[in-house]
Amino acid sequence: MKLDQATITALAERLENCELQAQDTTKITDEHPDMDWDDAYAIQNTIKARKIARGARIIGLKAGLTSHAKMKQMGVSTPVFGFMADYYAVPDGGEVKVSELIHPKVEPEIAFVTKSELRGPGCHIGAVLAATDFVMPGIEVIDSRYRDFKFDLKSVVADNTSAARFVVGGQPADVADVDLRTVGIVMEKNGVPVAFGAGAAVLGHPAAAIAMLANHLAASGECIPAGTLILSGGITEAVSVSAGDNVTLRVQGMGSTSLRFV
Ligand code: 0L1
Ligand code: MG
Repeated sequence: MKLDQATITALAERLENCELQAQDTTKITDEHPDMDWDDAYAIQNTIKARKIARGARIIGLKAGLTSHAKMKQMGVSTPVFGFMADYYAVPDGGEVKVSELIHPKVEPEIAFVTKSELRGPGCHIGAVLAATDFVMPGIEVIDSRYRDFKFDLKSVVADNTSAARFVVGGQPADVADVDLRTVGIVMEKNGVPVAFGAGAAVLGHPAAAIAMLANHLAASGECIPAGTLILSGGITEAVSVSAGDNVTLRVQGMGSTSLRFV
């Protein structure tokens, strides 16, 4: 690690305050160009600890930047991992207040819920499918705390991978009943299709993102517990939204889920 504990604590406070006050900031690597991956995840973990200390529950995990479309959109080449706090969850068909966010975008994703523990290293697609209770449509609302979404990967990891809100819903499916590589998705904004894709856009198979997450957690002795909700990453580029927009994600064989921006 390159940063001392006081700097990690101060950067976590700054980024979390930006999230809670819907204010943007410049990317933290501008001031700390030498920070490493351990520093970045330590800042993210400090943000998580601050939320837990205030009484929030951590209700899920996420993989981000798992599709070539997203990587190309953001000019990066590696997936990243983050967490979801309880207040990020929006009921199916529910409202997201844009006044609480900076510059929200939506991503169409496949959400997994596990029924048994997943532990790396060596976690693979087969282990993920065996440990999956069901999959369902999920829309992630991302909201980078960095001005104009200008960041690099370490800054993004520190900022909990831009996690802000999410909705899951539709018809949960057994992984035995769906080919997650060929499953088709359409995301609509105000009734107009704005993003199309298939599951294979996520690392060839969305379960690969979950395996990568398990292998990532293993490096710090952690695992994905049974009963964990995980967003596997945007299948397409993220789409900007503003107040008044209605967003619906339809996934082949899994129904739809939606939210409204007010
Ligand atoms: O979930 C994601 O793919 C977002 C990762 C962070 C990068 C961004 O803000 O677009
Ligand atoms: Mg995402």
